[in-house]
Amino acid sequence: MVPTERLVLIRCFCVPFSTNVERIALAAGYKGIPIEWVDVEPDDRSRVVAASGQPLVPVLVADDEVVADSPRVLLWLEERFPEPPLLPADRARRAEVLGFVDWFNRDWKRLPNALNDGEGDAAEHAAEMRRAVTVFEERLSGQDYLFGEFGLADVTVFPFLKYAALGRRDDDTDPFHAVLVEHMQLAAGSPLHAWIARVDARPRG
Ligand SMILES: N[C@@H](CCC(=O)N[C@@H](CS)C(=O)NCC(=O)O)C(=O)O
Repeated sequence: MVPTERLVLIRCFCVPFSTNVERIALAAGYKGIPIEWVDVEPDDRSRVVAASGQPLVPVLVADDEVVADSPRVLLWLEERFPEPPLLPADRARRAEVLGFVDWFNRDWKRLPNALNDGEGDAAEHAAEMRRAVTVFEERLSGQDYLFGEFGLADVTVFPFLKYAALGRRDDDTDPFHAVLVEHMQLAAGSPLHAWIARVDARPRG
């Protein structure tokens, strides 16, 4: 429960089917943080630009604070609302989680982005995406979540990996999501099936 004195109005700009916005919704649902979602037209980002100086969502606005970029928004939520935690208390373990999400955001995301944008060697990017599936599967050996307890790694990765098992809704026409479906084919016995179902069952804020 969030203590009432901590409750300021928190708004978050969003667009439909946004992977990076779903990260925030999962974190807010887990922590019980009420968020007022502000839908913006995918083709008209003027309100987002006016608030944050850049066009991408999510952008979080709380009192006079404006935070853009989902990894930064997640850490902002963790700092302001530490319970329940998204990061382990143990500092070494915490560094491992932060290193993993950094790899995902800097290196892994570059692969589907490049495939979607038609940049670089498509065959090599596709092969790297297939190899990366094994990294996530190995992390789920003998545990329910990527680092044991549900946390930052799960909320960071799930909105992208979910396409491997759940596919794309009929009304989701984002070609980036089609890339995710195409390049992360899972074997029937992959532990990612159960992990995706487990995380998908969690509340969204
Ligand atoms: N690094 C940013 C990326 C944000 C981002 O790419 N957001 C997408 C929605 S998931 C967006 O606003 N795309 C609009 C566009 O590319 O025009 C984050 O993690 O928040």
